[in-house]
Amino acid sequence: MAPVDVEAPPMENQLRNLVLSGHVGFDSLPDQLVSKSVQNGFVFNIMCIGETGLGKSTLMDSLFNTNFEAVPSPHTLPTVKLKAHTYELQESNVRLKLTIVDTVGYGDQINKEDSFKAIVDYIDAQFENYLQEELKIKRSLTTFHDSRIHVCLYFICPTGHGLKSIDLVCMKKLDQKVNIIPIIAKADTISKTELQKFKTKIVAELQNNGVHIYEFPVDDESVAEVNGTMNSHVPFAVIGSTDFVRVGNKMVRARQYPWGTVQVENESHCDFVKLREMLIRTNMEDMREKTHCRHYELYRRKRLEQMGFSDVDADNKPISFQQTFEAKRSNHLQELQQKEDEMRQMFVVRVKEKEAELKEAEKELHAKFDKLKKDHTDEKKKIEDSRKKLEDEIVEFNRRKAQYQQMGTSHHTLTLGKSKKK
Ligand SMILES: Nc1nc2c(ncn2[C@@H]2O[C@H](COP(=O)(O)OP(=O)(O)O)[C@@H](O)[C@H]2O)c(=O)[nH]1
Ligand SMILES: [Mg+2]
Repeated sequence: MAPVDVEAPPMENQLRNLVLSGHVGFDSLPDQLVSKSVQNGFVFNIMCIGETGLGKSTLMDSLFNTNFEAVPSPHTLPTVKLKAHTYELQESNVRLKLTIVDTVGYGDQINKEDSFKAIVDYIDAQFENYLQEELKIKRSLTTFHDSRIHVCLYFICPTGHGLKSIDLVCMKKLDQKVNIIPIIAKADTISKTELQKFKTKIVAELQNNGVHIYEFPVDDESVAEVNGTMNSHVPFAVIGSTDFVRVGNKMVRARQYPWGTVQVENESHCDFVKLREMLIRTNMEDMREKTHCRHYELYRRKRLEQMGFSDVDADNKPISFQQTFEAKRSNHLQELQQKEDEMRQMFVVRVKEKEAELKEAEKELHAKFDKLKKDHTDEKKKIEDSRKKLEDEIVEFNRRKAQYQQMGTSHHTLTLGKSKKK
């Protein structure tokens, strides 16, 4: 390795522009990138938030021109549940792994205070999964199924009055975590003049409450103009349908009413085409990028800080990941050592206590034994005494018995002698 010149001027002063004298080939780099991306395929994850029956499933079918699911969700769930379904789609040679996350039961409970919680938890859990994969020694990020939510379509109920508090609270909780695109659902139920007022009101309410919604980027020249115009049409008023009607010689998605037909893809009927254009055709990559570089980055930073990692130390000096890790490790080891010492001391104290207890018990036992022994000796002595007394009495009795017997014999002889005399 060449020695580093400490006195060298800053990098930008060393840069020189050179003109190549022939074709080298690195102008194919963008093509290489495209070919690689096409080969790997793309991942896009959409979350639909909105009350049951607002037409979320129908709109997804209309957006991707397919039929995702047939079972409508019930209104009776006790809590909000998130259901994710992943589909492999292909258009020409581009493969898209699309995940649609539905918020089943959203807004169906009497107490709607915690409706957003399940959603926030779900979004965080996807970030956490990605972070854990990133932190692994053996990472496999290319095959890892990235389930981070790239866009959240927030379905606004077409009341014509403005946002409900559940809408504001939920969007506020999510605006630092995900790209939010608010849309007015079932826009065929609102008249043309009402719709404009409704849109203005929603935008004002979002602004007044400091809710940051996703803005289509205007820094890329090729899409700046269209994105700029589209930003002024948000929230898009959309219509979805699974039915088709014949218009001219074409079958188009539409909803038929007794008084007429509303066509989903007719720009004078609703903003569906604008939404599809912005969401799928123009800004899908930007949303993927913002998710990774802004929302995930924020999550990652917060989590690493929570774990005690930082780029600077207490004196605001740069500190490396390894230094922090080693400091944490030695801290941890110290804590462990301290805990071990404490436990050892406690053990010694407990052993001593137990020993004293045992000694006390032994003493008591000894005392009891001595007393028993003494009692036993006393008893034995008593019995011995009474035995002796009894023996003496037996001897006395035998002596007397012998005496009486003797006396008896001599008396008998005497009586015999007397009768002989008669
Ligand atoms: N008027 C009107 N009805 C719609 C629209 N989109 C869906 N619906 C109807 O609303 C009902 C509920 O739709 P669904 O997609 O199951 O709602 P989800 O519970 O939000 O998924 C169905 O009867 C749909 O036909 C729409 O744009 N306008
Ligand atoms: Mg549904």
